[in-house]
Order: sequence, then C-alpha cells, then structure tokens
Amino acid sequence: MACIINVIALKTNFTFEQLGWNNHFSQYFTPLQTQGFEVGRIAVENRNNYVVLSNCGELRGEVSGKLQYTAQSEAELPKVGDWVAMQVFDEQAIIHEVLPRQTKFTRRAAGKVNEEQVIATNIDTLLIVQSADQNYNLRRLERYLVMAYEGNIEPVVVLSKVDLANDLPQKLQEISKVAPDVPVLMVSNQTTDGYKTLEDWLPLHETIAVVGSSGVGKSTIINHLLGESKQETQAIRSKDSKGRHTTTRREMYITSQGNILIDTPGMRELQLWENQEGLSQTFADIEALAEQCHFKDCKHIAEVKCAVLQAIEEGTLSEARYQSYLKLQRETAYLEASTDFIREKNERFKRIQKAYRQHMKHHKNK
Ligand SMILES: Nc1nc2c(ncn2[C@@H]2O[C@H](COP(=O)(O)OP(=O)(O)OP(=O)(O)O)[C@@H](O)[C@H]2O)c(=O)[nH]1
Ligand SMILES: [Mg+2]
Ligand SMILES: [Zn+2]
Repeated sequence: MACIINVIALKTNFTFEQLGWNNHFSQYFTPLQTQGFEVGRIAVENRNNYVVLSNCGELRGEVSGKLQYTAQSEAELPKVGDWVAMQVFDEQAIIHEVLPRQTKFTRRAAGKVNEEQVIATNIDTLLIVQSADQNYNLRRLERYLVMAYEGNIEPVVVLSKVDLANDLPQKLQEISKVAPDVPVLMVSNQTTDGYKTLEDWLPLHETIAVVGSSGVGKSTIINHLLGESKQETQAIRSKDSKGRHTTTRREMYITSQGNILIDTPGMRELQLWENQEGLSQTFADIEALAEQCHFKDCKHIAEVKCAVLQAIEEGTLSEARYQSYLKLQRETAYLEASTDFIREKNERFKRIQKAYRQHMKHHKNK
C-alpha cells in the first residue's frame, strides 16, 4: 500500500527534506523505491519496536526477519535518527533496510569490551550539556568531543544551570582552552537566561542530539524548545528520582519551527569506540606540539627534547589535559588490540567449524 500524502502527517507539516532527508539518502533509496518500499525515519527505539515517522504518519515499526538475521551486530539494526526502507501495512511498518548513515554518535557498550552501542544517527550537531554546578567536568567534555569528531558531528557546548554558578568567567575560559573552536552557549532553565540566544542559534531542519550526564537539564531544555512538557524531567518525579535517570529512552522531537531534537538519557559510562581520528582533532594542540619533539616516535613520557613535556613545564599545557590525552589514547589502543583479538578468535572459530563440516561431509560420503 503506497501512501499518498506527501508530508509527514504528524502534528507537523514538514517534508522529508525539512526532516533531514538529502541526496545521500535518496541515492540509496531510489532503487528500493522501485521495489515498492516506503521511506521512514526512526523517532523512537523501544525494547521490541520502533516509532517511525513516514508519509503515512507516525507508525509502529518492527525489524523484518531478514534484517534481524543478516545484521552483523546490534549496531546495524535501526537506531533513532536512521532513515529506513520499509513496507507499510495499515499502521504497521516492517523495516527492511537501514540506509547508510551519514554520521553516528557511538560508544562502547557499557560493560562490554567489544560491542559498539550506537546512541543515535544522522546527527548534524551534538549539544554537549554540562551544568555549571558540580557536574562541570573538563575531562568528560574532552571525551564527548572525541566522540563527536569521531562520528563526524559538529559539537556545541551548552553550559546549563548558570544560575547556580559563581565562577562563570573562569569556567568559560577553561572550556575555551579544551574546546578552542567550539561554540559555547549558556542557559538557565530557572531564570530563562540564554534561551533567546539558544533559539536564535538552533539550525533549522538539522538534527541535533542533546547529550550529557543525568540531571544536567537536557529534557528541560528540550521541553522549553517544544513549548510544552513532553518530556518527563526530574522535578516532576522528584519523589522517586533519587539518583535515577529520568529520561530512559532516546527520542526524536520536532519543534513547531522545524528543529529536530534528539533527547538522550544521561550517560554514566562514556567509553570510547573509535580510532585515532577523533582524538587527534580534540587534542590538536598536543598533536601540534608533538610534531616538534626531537624523536619522531616520541611517547612524551620521559624523552629528552620532548615539546609536550616542555609545554607542561612552561605551564602552557595543563598536566590534567595531558593526562587525559594519555588516558584516552590508552583506551583507544586497548580497544584496537582487543577488537583484533576477538576478530582473530572468530575467524579461527569459523575455520575450525568449516574444517569440521568438511570432515563430516567427507565422512558421510565414504
Ligand atoms: N537551578 C536550575 N535547575 C535546573 C536547570 N535546568 C534543569 N534544572 C533542574 O534539574 C533537574 C534535572 O533536569 P532534567 O531536564 O530532567 O535533566 P536531564 O539532563 O534530562 O536528566 P536525565 O533525563 O536523567 O538524563 C530538574 O529538577 C530541573 O528542574 C537550570 O538551568 N537551573
Ligand atoms: Mg532527561
Ligand atoms: Zn614528545
């Protein structure tokens, strides 16, 4: 059944282009369209199903048996932000394929060394929210920056709860050192300071994912932008919310102006899932220094004529930032090594299986 309406029949009247559709996706979708598939964008991922925005309105979606079976890993299944090819039956969508992602925000699955967890996809801008009170943490900010750059996503820092901060200028200065080329916005959901700047800044029809620790005010900001309390925030559940996450799932919202916002639950573990790229961009200052080291393979630990160590000594590079760089580098190296290890193990297993099957076949034929 093809749907005739040509705008997403949500409460909004936006076209696919206004919801982030572009040539990249249409190039992959055209052949699928000739086979009779519809296109949709994943707005919510529940445990066993999805909410999909489509020409036919808001649909409940499920993954086809084939996609379930052929997906190489959990990360390849549909995630919030994905554009998908699907078949539509009444209010139901069967999702057959995830169109290649343009960007993705991803981390190492909590507690699992070798599993990628895709948080959301096809994001243009990552709003990294840190509250100006006790949650403020430059090392965590660095981690988010690495993840943004790694996923090809433009980062923006939002300092929230500025009503609770007493040393704002100092914090801004510290942030500008850690993220020199990244815009910093400041808001207070209490006094509404900074709301106007945030609204003016928000790019239209781009997908913006809002990330940050639990309780920093992500949902409160989104509620304000939506002009209604669509999202539960901690204040509403204050009786039972001791240390708990209020937002429990990732969800895409469209404001009446056409801003596409993805709310995410606060993340406690931020393990990297990446290679060198995001790290180099985040620590461009250290990498630039490293080029001036005397030894080409300088590890910047105890070498003579090391430009990095010299910068620390002279006070132009902070010891904490340097330690953070080393730590994230170790984490990346460890991940690379263990991924290789698992891959090798899987291949060995497959070889053994194959040999066994051949052996059995040979045996039978005898
Ligand atoms: N003083 C002050 N409180 C705020 C501000 N923004 C949010 N809060 C309060 O902080 C608490 C947490 O806000 P939420 O919006 O639920 O935080 P969240 O980041 O969505 O948290 P999770 O969903 O758990 O990840 C609520 O009680 C808010 O009222 C602010 O700018 N100033
Ligand atoms: Mg929330
Ligand atoms: Zn060095």
